[in-house]
Amino acid sequence: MATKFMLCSFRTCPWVQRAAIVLRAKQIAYDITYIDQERDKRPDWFMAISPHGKVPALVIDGKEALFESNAIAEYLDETIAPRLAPEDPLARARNRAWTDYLPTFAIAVSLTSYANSQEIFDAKKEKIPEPFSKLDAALAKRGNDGPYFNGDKLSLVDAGYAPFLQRFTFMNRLKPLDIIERYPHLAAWRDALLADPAVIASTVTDFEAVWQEQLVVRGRWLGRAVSKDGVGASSAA
Ligand SMILES: N[C@@H](CCC(=O)N[C@@H](CS)C(=O)NCC(=O)O)C(=O)O
Repeated sequence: MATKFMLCSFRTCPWVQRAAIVLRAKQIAYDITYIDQERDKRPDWFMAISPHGKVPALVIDGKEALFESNAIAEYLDETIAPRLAPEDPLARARNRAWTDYLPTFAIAVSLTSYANSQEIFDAKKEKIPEPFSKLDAALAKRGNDGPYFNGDKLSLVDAGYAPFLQRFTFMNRLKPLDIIERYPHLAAWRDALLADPAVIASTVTDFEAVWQEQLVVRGRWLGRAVSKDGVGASSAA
């Protein structure tokens, strides 16, 4: 019988999305359970399997559970074909070095979108070029023509970075940042990732609108640019 997977999630979590991309890329069926985002409303069964109280957690056949998106991604990759990580240990170690860098890249994008004032937004967006330039340089010298990190096949590196490049793109649509245009390799990679079927299938439908709604609900400065008529931008001011 096929293994049953259940992914614990919040509706817009990029780290859950990383695990969902791996599941989708491998065409693994899974259930998803949405956990209340308010800390004191997270259920006891969830806190028992996720020691930091964070999503994603992955429940396997109702018996075992994993937490941390990279651990989940690697476990799925080691147990279910097709392999997304390279077979060659050197290439795999190089991929791993870039998945290890993901939290630094992610925080630059996330803290900008979380800003509660224009001053904070402007200060945080200054932190984006450094990780973007590092990824752009890595892509420039990766020794293949893409469109994915390792060439023609989606990898664990792609699954990790796609959610954050997607959020950057949503942010850029609300408030053009004039950053990704400076990094053509990164821009091309972003375009390929956002067009990938596993990435598209890894979120709730109308995801951009849901993401925008979260900005408004949480009182983020960028939320002021959300058009009341649906996905789009009015000007954030
Ligand atoms: N390093 C973790 C990060 C997961 C994470 O930060 N998840 C957020 C939601 S996107 C969370 O659960 N936050 C709840 C909290 O910090 O209380 C991973 O890769 O799984």
